[in-house]
Amino acid sequence: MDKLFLGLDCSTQSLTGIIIDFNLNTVVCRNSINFDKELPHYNTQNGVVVLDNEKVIHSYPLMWVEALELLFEKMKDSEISFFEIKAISGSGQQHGTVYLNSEFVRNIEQLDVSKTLVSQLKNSFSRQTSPIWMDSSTTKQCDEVREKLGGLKSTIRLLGSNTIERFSGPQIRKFFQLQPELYEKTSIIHLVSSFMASIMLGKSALIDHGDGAGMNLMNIRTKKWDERALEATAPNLREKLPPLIESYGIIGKISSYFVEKYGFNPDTNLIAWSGDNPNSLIGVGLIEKGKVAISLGTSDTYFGYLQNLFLDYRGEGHVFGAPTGDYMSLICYKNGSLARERIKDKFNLSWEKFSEILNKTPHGNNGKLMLPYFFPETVPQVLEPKVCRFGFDENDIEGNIRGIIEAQFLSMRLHSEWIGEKPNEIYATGGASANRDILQVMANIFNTKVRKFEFTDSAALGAAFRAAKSYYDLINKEKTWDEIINKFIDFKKSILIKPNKEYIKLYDDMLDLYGKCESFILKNGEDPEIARLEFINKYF
Ligand code: ADP
Ligand code: XUL
Repeated sequence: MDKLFLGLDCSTQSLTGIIIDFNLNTVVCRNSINFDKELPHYNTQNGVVVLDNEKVIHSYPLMWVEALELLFEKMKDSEISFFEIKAISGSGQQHGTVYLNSEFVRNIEQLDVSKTLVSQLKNSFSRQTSPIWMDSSTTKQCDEVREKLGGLKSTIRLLGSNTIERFSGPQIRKFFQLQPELYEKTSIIHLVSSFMASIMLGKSALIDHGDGAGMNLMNIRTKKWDERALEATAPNLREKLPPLIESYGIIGKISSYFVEKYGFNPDTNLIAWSGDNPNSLIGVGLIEKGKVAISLGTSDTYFGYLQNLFLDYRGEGHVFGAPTGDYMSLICYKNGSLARERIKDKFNLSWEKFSEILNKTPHGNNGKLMLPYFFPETVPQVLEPKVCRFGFDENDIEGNIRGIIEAQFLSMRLHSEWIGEKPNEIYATGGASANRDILQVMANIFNTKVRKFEFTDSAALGAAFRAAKSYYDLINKEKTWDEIINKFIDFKKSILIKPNKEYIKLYDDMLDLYGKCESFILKNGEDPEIARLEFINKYF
């Protein structure tokens, strides 16, 4: 009894559910719905749709709802009884915004079990699609809001991040500017996380401090909506935003729809949902300084726990609320898995073949370097996609494969320097962390051990941990984060990938060279060709 907790993760490409068991100390049920494959009628590619032009990237909130129904249909066939689940929390891809009309709350309050969720919710939207984190079309709005807030430094001081394409506030401003009458008709604006939480709750849910911080609307110190940012973004915005809550806050009991339809216990508690990165922070067990995680999902992210607020005044890094109530630091690359896939697909390879070629190409790639901006990038900021190759061309298979992987981790090492501390261990998670050969390059470039745990669904797992923590606190059987994490994250079952000391100097030099290539292309820096030839002479 008191032992089952459900974590859900509505990510870019899929919706995943996992149930953890506190007696067995393990995951007892896992299921996932891949949007492209299992809901093909939405016609998404990698979970998204490109509208107007390649900078405008949206998804369908109704697709996420349909995925939820499909997921529960699948999960209820397992041997686990939903009735035993004590608490549920969730995770959503960060920054995406969902625009709801006045019907929404009435609809979720009065759900009829004889009908599907989709049929009952389809008239709830004032905008059928949701701009998501991959959208890069809000530069004008970012500039306007930043200026109104007094420029880069004061914006970062206030919000924990620069105003940035990806973030919610600029998306909202763009909607208000382009479709003011639809903005007017919008009663509530949710994040992906709080939208999905609302469906399960049967009323409009609150936004947590983890995901709220990724909106360019929350004051990072007071953790309240910031009046100046609201005003700079769009009129009457405060009325349209749900209130904020601590990530561990209980938001209510599960809606009767899920009780009647799937057999959940009416007493099941719902804990605030959060963003996928804050959930992953807990899902890989990061509750102290010294270690960082790298998630290789659709986006690649580099993140760590922060006990105190620490800001990146250059504007590339972000600070979000952590599930513990403290903070986390994060940098995010838009060119993550989909950029790797571009190379894999260009040469028609499987991941196994990709790895084979990666391994037989020398460390340092014979001095070939790539700047891998297949899509607009935020770190560093590159609004127009461009892939720059130094010393090779797009048809060089070895050069491209090692080129992209080395570029991604060199860039991460370079741009995470603001966090100050060199990590003594990196926890790897996300879809591409299944690839040991990619993780070996990561270990070598950072000259740091990389650990991969048994469960790679760290966002869903983190959500389940958060559900458990808040539930046990509620019933006065408090458990520390350590107790929870140690039950499920088994170091004995993890894989430790050690850096190869032979390449320390090579990658230190290559980092320097990569920085030169980057500033040559982006900041009119010196031509790196002489430095590149010196690098080749030294190592090949
Ligand atoms: P998200 O949570 O953002 O929806 P995931 O964390 O599930 O995404 O990661 C999905 C990505 O994982 C895919 O786009 C795919 O490129 C990548 N991936 C899966 N398996 C491998 C592998 N063996 N090697 C490299 N990348 C992989
Ligand atoms: C983080 C970010 C992405 C999304 C999707 O800032 O934009 O990592 O959360 O995973």
